[in-house]
Amino acid sequence: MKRILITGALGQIGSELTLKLRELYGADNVIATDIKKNDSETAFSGPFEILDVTDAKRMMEIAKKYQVDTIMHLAALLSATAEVKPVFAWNLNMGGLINALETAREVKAQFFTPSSIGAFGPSTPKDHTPQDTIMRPTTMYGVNKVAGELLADYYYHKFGVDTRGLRFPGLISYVALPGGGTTDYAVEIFYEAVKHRSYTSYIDKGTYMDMMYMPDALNAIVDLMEADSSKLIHRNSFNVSAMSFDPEEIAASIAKFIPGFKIDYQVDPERQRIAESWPNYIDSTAAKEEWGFKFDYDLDRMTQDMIKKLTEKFQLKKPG
Ligand code: AKB
Repeated sequence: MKRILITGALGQIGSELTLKLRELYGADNVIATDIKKNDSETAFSGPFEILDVTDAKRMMEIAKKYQVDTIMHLAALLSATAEVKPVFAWNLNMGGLINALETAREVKAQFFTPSSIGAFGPSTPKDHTPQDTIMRPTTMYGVNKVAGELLADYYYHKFGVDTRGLRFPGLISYVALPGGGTTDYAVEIFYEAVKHRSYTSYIDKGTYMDMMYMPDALNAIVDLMEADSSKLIHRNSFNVSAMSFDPEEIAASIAKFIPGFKIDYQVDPERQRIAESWPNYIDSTAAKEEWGFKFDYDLDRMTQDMIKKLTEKFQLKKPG
């Protein structure tokens, strides 16, 4: 990775990944793109171009203009929004992906795109979900992720594009908010905890999903992309998870640092249905064995850091 093009750079992952890659590879070597510009550090700390990922011609022009050797394709609609607009989701998620893969093929770039625990479905084994298993998702997002994994593998086998991917769990961060996901409750809960010491969850107690703190997710992307290609048996995509909890467990962890924190429930049937169709916890053994996946944050360590960072961000009084 020497010159990297990122799509969806102002989204939840992109906002932080762009900054990390600029630190590692030099600000001028990381070209951030998104459909709109905002006033964030990500948009102004290095090259930025407006790009709608369904515009194949413009994507190719930008890749050639900056002579990129790596494409990180992040632009996508998440699970809950994709259920509201399924045709739009198909066009954006699959149209954007094939454009990005074609661009990588033409300019001979290495390629990364995230998959998700959403690629699994109700017939997938729920516990210790294996790397290679039944994948019959019942959401448009999941259908896009499975098709995307297969398409990225196809570009590797057919055209020799060095495609790699991760099946991300819910990602938790204090920098940019996620939008339209099913796991978003696990981010919102921290914002409400520091501001109001209570949270009404749209996901029911007893519903377990995999999660990961953003610093671990960013390290995983860099480690996978830097991994020796000859060691990779899998490519698209690797199971990766750092923890699994239900709303009661994350609330209990928050209450250790914000005494008196309370959770109650107003379950959203649609996002609950999606959550119940996903695994309880996935097995990351293949990622550990093939490229050394590791993580630093468990639930309590993440909770402590999230509360500290959000308290600073909103200039609130320290809890306790
Ligand atoms: C979502 O909830 O849609 C995402 C994901 C797990 O892919 N956070």
